[in-house]
Amino acid sequence: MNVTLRPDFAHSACPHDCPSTCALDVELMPDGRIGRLRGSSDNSYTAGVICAKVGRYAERLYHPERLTKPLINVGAKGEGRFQEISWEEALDRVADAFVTAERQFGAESVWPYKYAGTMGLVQRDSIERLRHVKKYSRSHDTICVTPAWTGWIAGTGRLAGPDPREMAQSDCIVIWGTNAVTTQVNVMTHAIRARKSRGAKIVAVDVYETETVRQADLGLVLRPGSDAALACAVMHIAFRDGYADRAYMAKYADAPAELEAHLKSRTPEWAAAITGLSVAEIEAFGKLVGTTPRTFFRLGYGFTRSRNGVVSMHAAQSIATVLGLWQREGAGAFHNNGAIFRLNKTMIEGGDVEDDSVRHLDHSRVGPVLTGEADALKGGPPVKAMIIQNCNPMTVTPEQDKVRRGFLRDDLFVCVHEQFMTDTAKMADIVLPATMFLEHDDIYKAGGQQSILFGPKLVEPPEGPRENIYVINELAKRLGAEHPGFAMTAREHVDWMLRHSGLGTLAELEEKRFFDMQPDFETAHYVNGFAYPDGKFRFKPDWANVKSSNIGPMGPWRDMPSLPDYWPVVEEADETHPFRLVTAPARNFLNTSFSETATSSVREGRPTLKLRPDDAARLGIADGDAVVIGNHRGRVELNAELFDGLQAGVVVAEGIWANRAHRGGVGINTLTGSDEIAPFGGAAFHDTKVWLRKL
Ligand SMILES: Nc1nc2c(c(=O)[nH]1)N[C@H]1C(S)=C(S)[C@@H](COP(=O)(O)OP(=O)(O)OC[C@H]3O[C@@H](n4cnc5c(=O)[nH]c(N)nc54)[C@H](O)[C@@H]3O)O[C@H]1N2
Ligand SMILES: Nc1nc2c(c(=O)[nH]1)N[C@H]1C(S)=C(S)[C@@H](COP(=O)(O)OP(=O)(O)OC[C@H]3O[C@@H](n4cnc5c(=O)[nH]c(N)nc54)[C@H](O)[C@@H]3O)O[C@H]1N2
Ligand code: SF4
Ligand SMILES: [Mo]
Repeated sequence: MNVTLRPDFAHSACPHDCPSTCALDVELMPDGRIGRLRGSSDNSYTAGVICAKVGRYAERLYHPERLTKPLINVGAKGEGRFQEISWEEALDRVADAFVTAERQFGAESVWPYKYAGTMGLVQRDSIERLRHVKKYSRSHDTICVTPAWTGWIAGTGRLAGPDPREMAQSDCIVIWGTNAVTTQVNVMTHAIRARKSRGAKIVAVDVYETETVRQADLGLVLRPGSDAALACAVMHIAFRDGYADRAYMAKYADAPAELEAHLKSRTPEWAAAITGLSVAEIEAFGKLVGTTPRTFFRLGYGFTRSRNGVVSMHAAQSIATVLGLWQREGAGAFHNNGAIFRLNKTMIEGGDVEDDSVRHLDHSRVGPVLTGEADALKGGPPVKAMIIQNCNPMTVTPEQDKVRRGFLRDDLFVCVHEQFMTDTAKMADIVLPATMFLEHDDIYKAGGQQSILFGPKLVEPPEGPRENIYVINELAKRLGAEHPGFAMTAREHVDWMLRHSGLGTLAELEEKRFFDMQPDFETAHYVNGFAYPDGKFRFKPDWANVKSSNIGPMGPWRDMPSLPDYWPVVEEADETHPFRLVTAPARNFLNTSFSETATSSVREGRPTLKLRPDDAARLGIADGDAVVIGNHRGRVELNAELFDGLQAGVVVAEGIWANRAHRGGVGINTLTGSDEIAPFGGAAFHDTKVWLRKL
């Protein structure tokens, strides 16, 4: 008789920075290794589907280039010459550097820096506990969500909306400013269900013909940063043609009459000139959403990464209020569910000891901070020591020339806790190897859906890598930092958080695998009013006081339009910079994660620049040619890819490649600006003017 050893299955959650936060089934092989990862079918949002790059996670987990030893830099800064040292010695050295910086320049000269390499709340946010207990510089984390969330909360007052699974009950799904096929594949699952079962129409609004646009029934490819003009024209059509729900607005909105008067001049012709769309396209879109009561706007992040992005988000969301869509199942607008979870993170983050007098440094402005620009330092001391977890700022942050010069400073001590030798790790004085999600315990809360999920430790890490909370708790010991959270394991933190959030215990979560936190229909659809004291949606937000930030307004916020409007503050093309550059995500990478795995990088090929054949012909550029793009911030080399699905004068570079992947060794964010998006900051990654020529 043949005995075949069959794999076992265990459950987890995807830790990556993606709105889908998939529930995972992990194949455990008889030899103790993992096999394929699959989407769980018992989580009704994941619905059995995950992206391909996470499906092949074994490749990342067992990667031969994974960091497994603590390292000390023995060469010049950034030279990449490292030697192995013990964990004890590495941690002692980090603690020494922090103590020295604090003694000479004060606690604010230490800047712990993190983002969302893992979205696990314990492993991602324990660094906050160390920060707050030690009164190190605080971080204003603007790199990703700030403009989108601000624009959303401006209207509704709350970061939540209809159940995203209701897309399957819609007759028209508008996927706006997100390349869902690439960045959050589960949106497509539910949209396509609606198409199959109800004949729903799918609309996609983007600045180039993405795979999502190709799969849509109506694809609107507009000029970068022009979305608010499209939104205003759609609302103009709604008022003009009788689609506007005046009774709904009378009850649920702050200034419908003012909005109507203001939109009189925001005609399809006006919007066509700004967006580059035809009047016919705008009219067709306005009619489709105006005559389809179950229209669901699924609003993404991409269209908010422009200097006017907050205004664009608010304008697009306002359409749902003008049409009264919120009242119906399968209709309304959705961006993110952040407000529904109510998790008490005090123990993880040390929120009880956070000191409001400590300065905030802007995460996106790491370049100006490290090069010592006085306004970026908020009048405080220079940054002299950093620990970086879950983030790769040497590639992902804007204005890279400054970022590079900053990290090259000999008087700056940097410890990077990483899984791979990233561009940032290469700049470190000390590199510490980190575990991956299947090797440690953590809890995950979704953004684009409604679950809280547990991801247990399923396999042993190789000898060497340790989890983030280990590093934080060990540093706390050496630094004399006291807080009960430093004596707790990841599992104890999860249990404490659930109990203190009124959500049960870790044992209950483990047994159920995830909690479905979806509020009831009335709450989710704002039937009892929007989250302002008067219950009304704001067409006229008080921009300086939107409840999305605990930091005062910045950037050109005083000039923000009071009603939805096109706000012309984007980095317009000009005679010397005739092109507008968009730096969109790559399907097989997740920011820079997965750029280290061969299957992902081979699928992506090399850094390319999509441009129109007519633009290319004018510059004598053929498909595949080496090209250089640049502006006052620097220059970057890529290869041309002739592509029709763009407006004239727009170019797209997909993916944040490692710097070395570019000829010349500098990456795409050399060209993006680190000036703040009004009113609360953020990086305008898709809003850059460039010149372009053949190399
Ligand atoms: N495969 C993959 N998945 C990812 C990521 C990744 O890098 N790769 N990143 C993850 C992260 S951190 C996040 S925050 C999410 C973000 O996911 P999304 O919400 O999808 O946001 P973006 O990735 O910024 O951009 C999405 C789309 O916006 C388009 N866009 C750019 N400017 C404009 C504009 O002015 N108007 C309109 N209408 N569209 C515009 C871009 O062309 C792009 O196709 O995705 C996550 N998922
Ligand atoms: N040009 C351009 N730039 C962009 C964007 C864009 O659209 N265009 N998007 C921006 C956005 S939305 C975001 S969110 C940022 C994201 O930028 P980052 O947060 O820097 O994202 P990643 O590049 O994926 O880097 C995360 C790192 O964390 C590490 N990591 C993962 N898990 C763990 C762990 O458990 N412990 C430790 N210690 N490390 C871990 C990974 O190996 C990886 O190197 O990039 C931004 N930059
Ligand atoms: S779609 Fe997003 S959440 Fe789901 S497995 Fe892929 S990266 Fe993870
Ligand atoms: Mo992000």
